[in-house]
Amino acid sequence: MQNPVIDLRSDTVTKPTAEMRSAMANAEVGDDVFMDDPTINRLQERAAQIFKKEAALFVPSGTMGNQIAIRVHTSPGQEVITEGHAHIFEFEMAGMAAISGVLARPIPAPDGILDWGMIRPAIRPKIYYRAQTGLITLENTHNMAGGTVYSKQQIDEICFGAHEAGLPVHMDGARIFNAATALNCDVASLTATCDSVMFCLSKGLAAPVGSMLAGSREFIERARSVRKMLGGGMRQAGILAAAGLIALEQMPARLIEDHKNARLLADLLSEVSCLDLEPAKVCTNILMAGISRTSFISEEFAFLLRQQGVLITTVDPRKIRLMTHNDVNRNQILKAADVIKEVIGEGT
Ligand code: TLP
Repeated sequence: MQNPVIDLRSDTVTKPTAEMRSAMANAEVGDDVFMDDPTINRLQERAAQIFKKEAALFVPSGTMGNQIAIRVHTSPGQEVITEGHAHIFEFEMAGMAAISGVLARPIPAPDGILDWGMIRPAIRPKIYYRAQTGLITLENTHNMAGGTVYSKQQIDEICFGAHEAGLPVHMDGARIFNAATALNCDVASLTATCDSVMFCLSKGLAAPVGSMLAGSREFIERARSVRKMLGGGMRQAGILAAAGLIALEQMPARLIEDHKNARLLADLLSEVSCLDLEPAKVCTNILMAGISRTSFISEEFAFLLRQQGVLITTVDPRKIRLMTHNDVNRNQILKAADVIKEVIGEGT
């Protein structure tokens, strides 16, 4: 029997496809700390090729990938510029302080999208008694802003300014393939001017585990040491990389379906008069809705939906997040919209 639950909490909940499971069962493996795992080596080469960077590294999670990048790019006592609701700032356990000894310099931006005009004044002057800015991080798509997208032009402008100021730029591209899909461009050109990119295999691309870091050969060599320091040196992890290769080669092409489903859900929910959401802003697979004009707080709303078999995430007491992915189809989206309307009391 099919699982009746419609899980819109995150694209992280996607399960590996049948093809991934079979590739995992048959993966050629070796000890990756000795750099001997042929499947991991292949995944890293393919990621570097696809992103047109010199090298890439398989890491256990997106969080570890971001934190490794911060550690490699910065020195203790420096500041890292992030957007005010960036994952790196809000959801990584103050990792940059604990692991790299650096301070976040969050800058709130409309729709999560920074521009050079916002970043430039936040760069510390080069005076010996001021903390120095060490890194700029961008997030594409921006999760907490509802999957908003930086264009290539916006990224290039920031990277150009940063490089002029002698600063590297790290891209938290957990969902960079969603961004490229929305822009109808390739990930390599979108991230060409970034010094490092992290992207996740385990979100919309549906691999069970794993993310990648890509950058210069020197950056990746240093990243490999930091990964080991953090306990992320894995052994016969080719089993995971086998699924990752399928995620990388085959899954980006279907992300458009998730985007269509998210927009469909947004259109259907925009019929609910007391929900606050803007369908036109839903351009990838993330949908944020304000519920302050309903009689619920988010936790209570999520609980009632769960009882009807629809799972969502709460962002704050008045905001919820719904995400589409490979394991929810159009019919389930139609059903989820009906359930939400019914729970709000505006259903048919
Ligand atoms: N995002 C998760 C939660 O942690 C919020 C989700 O459900 O969306 N960067 C971005 C932009 C992310 O959204 C996430 C995970 C990460 C990094 C971290 O990836 P993992 O979960 O692999 O450590």
